[in-house]
Amino acid sequence: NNTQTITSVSGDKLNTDDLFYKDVVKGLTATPKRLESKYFYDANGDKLFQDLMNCDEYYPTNCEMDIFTTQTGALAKAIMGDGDAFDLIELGAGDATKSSHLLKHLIDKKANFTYLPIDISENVISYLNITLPVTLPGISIQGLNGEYFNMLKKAASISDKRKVVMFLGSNIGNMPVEIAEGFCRELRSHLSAGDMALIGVDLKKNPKTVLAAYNDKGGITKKFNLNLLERINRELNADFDIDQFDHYATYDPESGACKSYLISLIDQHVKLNGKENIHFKKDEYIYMEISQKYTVEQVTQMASATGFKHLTHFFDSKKWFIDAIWVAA
Ligand code: AVJ
Repeated sequence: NNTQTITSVSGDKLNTDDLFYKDVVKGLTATPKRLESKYFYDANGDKLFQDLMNCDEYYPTNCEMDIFTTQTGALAKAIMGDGDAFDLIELGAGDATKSSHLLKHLIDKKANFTYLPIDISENVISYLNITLPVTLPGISIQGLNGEYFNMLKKAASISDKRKVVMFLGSNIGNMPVEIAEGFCRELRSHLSAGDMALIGVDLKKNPKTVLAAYNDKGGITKKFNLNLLERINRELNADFDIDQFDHYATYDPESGACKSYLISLIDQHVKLNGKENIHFKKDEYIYMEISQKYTVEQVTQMASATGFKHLTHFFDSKKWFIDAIWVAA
């Protein structure tokens, strides 16, 4: 065990046993280099993602918002079942803007439920725990800060009520298809028959529309990607020169994979923790993120392949996005 503690730029102690540190070193010493997009969301990343959601080209949030604001009653009815008490769990809750519409409707209908938002961002959870009781009086909320499945286990240990797990915003798209299938199978393993999943999936559409959303003219997506290098500089005591990296996005309409890369503009070395010395060749890439797009048929197949039964789904008015409701078989 070669754990060491050194003082990072921010003055915090850097623990080299830290999962973030380990994942970054593993990713940057691999061939090809990669980073995990789940680490985009520090306080700055949360803010940049907000900016992204407000930019013209990024459509998925608006589409899902359309579903949650115009079909709220039908969504609520589908998840309320017989009207029994249930836990409404949200994986990667973010600011819960979309789910708030559903939550408000459920409270108005006097549904007997507890809202359990789960998020990797400590910021997000403390924000929700403080603000939702004010904006949604009468809500029963218990925010859980941590990795999805650890927190799902925790949720199951707190209560044995029927569970409805929301995974919105096409977050599932940030996994390649096979990994997403494994994820759904694991999700199913944490549920009991009759529990539900409400999953938001971005659909295949005009390739230009998809690509523009991940290659916006204002360069917010670029900043969003570069922010992870800044985070690594700050938290892991590294010296990335972010001006020497460019963003490259690509969409393959055949596979539905939209991928983001950061490209090294020069031959350069980056030091991590005063120890790891990482070499970048000119034009070498770091694979940053996948945002997988699906067909409706693929979504339904995904349900049956992973131990769920497709119940119903909701489209936005453009049919660019679906929220699918699955029942654990
Ligand atoms: C929040 C994960 C759904 O993949 O569309 C936005 C993240 N990345 N622009 C997505 C993201 C680049 C977003 N998700």
